[in-house]
Amino acid sequence: MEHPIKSTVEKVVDAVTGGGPAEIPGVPNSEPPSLEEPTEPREPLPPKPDQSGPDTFSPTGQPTGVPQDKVAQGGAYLTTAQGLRLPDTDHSLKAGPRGPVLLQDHHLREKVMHFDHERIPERVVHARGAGAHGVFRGYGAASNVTKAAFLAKDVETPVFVRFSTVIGSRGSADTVRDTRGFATKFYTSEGVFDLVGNNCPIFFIQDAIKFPDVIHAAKWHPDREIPQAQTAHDTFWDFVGLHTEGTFHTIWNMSDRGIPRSYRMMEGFGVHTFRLVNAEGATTLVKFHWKPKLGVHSLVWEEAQLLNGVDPDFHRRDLFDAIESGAYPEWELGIQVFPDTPEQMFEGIDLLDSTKIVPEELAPVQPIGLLTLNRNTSNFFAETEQVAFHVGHLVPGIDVTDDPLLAGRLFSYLDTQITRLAGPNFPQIPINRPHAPVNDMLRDGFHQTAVHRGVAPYRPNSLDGGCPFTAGAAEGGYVEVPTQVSGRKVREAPASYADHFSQARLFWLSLTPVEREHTIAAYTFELAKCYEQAIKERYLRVLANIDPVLCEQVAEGLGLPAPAGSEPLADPRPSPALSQLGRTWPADGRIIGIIASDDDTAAVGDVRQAVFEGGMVPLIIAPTGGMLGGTLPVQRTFVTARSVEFDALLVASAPAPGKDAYGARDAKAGGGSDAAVDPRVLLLITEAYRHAKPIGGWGTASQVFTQAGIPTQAPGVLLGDDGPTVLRETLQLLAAHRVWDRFPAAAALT
Ligand code: HDE
Repeated sequence: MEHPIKSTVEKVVDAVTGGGPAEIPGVPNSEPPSLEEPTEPREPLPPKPDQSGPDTFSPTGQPTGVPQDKVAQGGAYLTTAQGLRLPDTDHSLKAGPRGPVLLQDHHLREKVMHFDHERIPERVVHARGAGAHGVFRGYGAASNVTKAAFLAKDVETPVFVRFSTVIGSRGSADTVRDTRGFATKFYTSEGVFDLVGNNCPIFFIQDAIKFPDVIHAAKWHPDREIPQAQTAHDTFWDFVGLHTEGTFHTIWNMSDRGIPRSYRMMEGFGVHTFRLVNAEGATTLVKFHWKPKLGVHSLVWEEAQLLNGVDPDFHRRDLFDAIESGAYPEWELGIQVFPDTPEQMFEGIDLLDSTKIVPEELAPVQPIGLLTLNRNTSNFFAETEQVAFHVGHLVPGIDVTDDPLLAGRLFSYLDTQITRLAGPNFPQIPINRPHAPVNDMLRDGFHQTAVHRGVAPYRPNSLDGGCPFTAGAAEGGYVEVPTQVSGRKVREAPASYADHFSQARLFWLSLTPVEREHTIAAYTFELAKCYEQAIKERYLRVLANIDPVLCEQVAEGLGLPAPAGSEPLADPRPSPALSQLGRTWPADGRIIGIIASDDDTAAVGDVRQAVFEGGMVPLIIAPTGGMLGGTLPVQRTFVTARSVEFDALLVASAPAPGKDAYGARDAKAGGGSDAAVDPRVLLLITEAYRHAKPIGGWGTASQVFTQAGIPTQAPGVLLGDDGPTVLRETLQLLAAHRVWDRFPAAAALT
């Protein structure tokens, strides 16, 4: 399939000349506000062009035909929830100006009552997330293995996707080290299909009965509810050191995969093996994969840590801004295909064990469709918070397997909504409504919004003319695959589930040296944050069963001896597909910071426009806010800018220290500087250099590098005669995401 995103460098090459006026994403509403409070009554503002609510379907899946903006609030005047117009919402009804307040104030009571109940329980896991609408187009490539209508060639299906972290609370920071959720709701013509996956192909546990254990261990300590949103504490390492089936998932999270640069740059995985059924009834086992068009990229750990404070919404903002600026994120859906044999094994790998992958080199991922996220939410609560996914939301052609982890999920996802969304009618919430006609016999309950007709919500009946009728496979009915089931009733796992280390080792061996460095550093960081020595020592024994070098390096950082492994080391063939490095990708939606002052306006204007044309976001960083040279809006000042926000930094000229460049006003300036360059700019450049980002400049920029102590010959330091040339070279480097040469690995790892 041809890549739909034109190469960024190509776009920039012919950009400097043209293009309309571009906007920095993030504008709060569809019209700029007036300075004075508006007083002329008018209808609510229309949504911004990038935003939309859920499609307008009835609770029973019928298209209502009502335009989306007409289902939001309407009318120019403030009303009660009953539509009664109100003259005042600033003062309670009182007996005289000094009170007391009267109990008959129905407006006060309604307003405060509703406010008191605005929050709902957050998700017990995956509480922190961000969502977007989009479309999925089937390639038809899966039609030989599944009859699912939405996978047929050129069928377009609306989707809603929610990305999330697992451990943290709803208000926690985005860039913590954690697994990310990647849940997709397909509103297909045959009913809703949910693919509730993660950005990780394996899971911590093999059996759902261990889910409360692993989550209790990973979340905060129950006595003082710390730490928030991270595994760098005793209870987590206590559990994974004793329950070693999570070894592969743990090393995955300790690698750079645990700190994605963006939701747009993550793979997604269905994790479990699913069973597909084609039109002839033949079955195939598959694993689902999402492959991002932008490649898989990560933060470096220090960046992630700084971001948690500087911009805790970094991933949310990145997703919304990219969609708003038209850099629509895309993923190909792919499947690994395995024969449906009675053993459900492939090349010796147990397909029902969700702690194992099948390396892509053994079973290539075959693309079967394209997902494009192209619309932002218009109300976070109504859409992202209330969306309810369920692995049991299936369509004909897709069935489940006997993976014991999946079985527990099939129970859990319905059950949890009863508490979270307060009752059994959550499928009727607008974001959850199917786009296929619903004719169930489920009635009443809290928050029933469908107005059902008829007198016979039971079967068989004759009073409602026999309706609803059951549908066989020929009428699109969902018929479970009649698989053979037999066995003794036991609480046991198959023998193959006892292998906890071979694939963790496979992963380790598949990483490049710099990726191994980061993995060692992450283990060392997390274990060093544990209090108990026994927990550290116990986990070193696990590491020894993955790889002796890994174990030694972490042990050294912890100041402990490296133990020997307790099991013979496996000798797996590495899977290069597991590494994130070694290719190039489009740089769409990346953030380019441009450090400038008034004198640079003309050159900066050209570069800024070229960055826009390349599908990226240019942020001008200047000594103070306002308009650079009276024409270019300044988005960041030396006070507000921090390097972690940018993928690359360009310097138009060396800025002299600003008037506010002293510690009492801005601690980043330290004790001030006698140097010719503002110390905050030196900090920006030093950090970006340290994080292996492309940095470049023209004009007097070389002074900045020299004063920051950065060798101008170092890899990824680009000095040129003019902005467009430097920008072109910067983008070439960004195609590999980072200047990896700045991260040489230790000899032991090369
Ligand atoms: Fe989940 N999981 N999970 N999970 N999970 C939930 O459902 C659960 C598992 C995943 O954006 C909950 O609606 C059990 C694997 C995602 O709304 C809950 C087990 C995978 C999301 C639940 C698992 C996932 C959830 C919490 C062990 C990857 C967020 C709120 C058997 C394949 C979906 C909710 C969203 C959410 C239970 C294991 C992914 C409690 C019992 C494996 C992406 O039902």
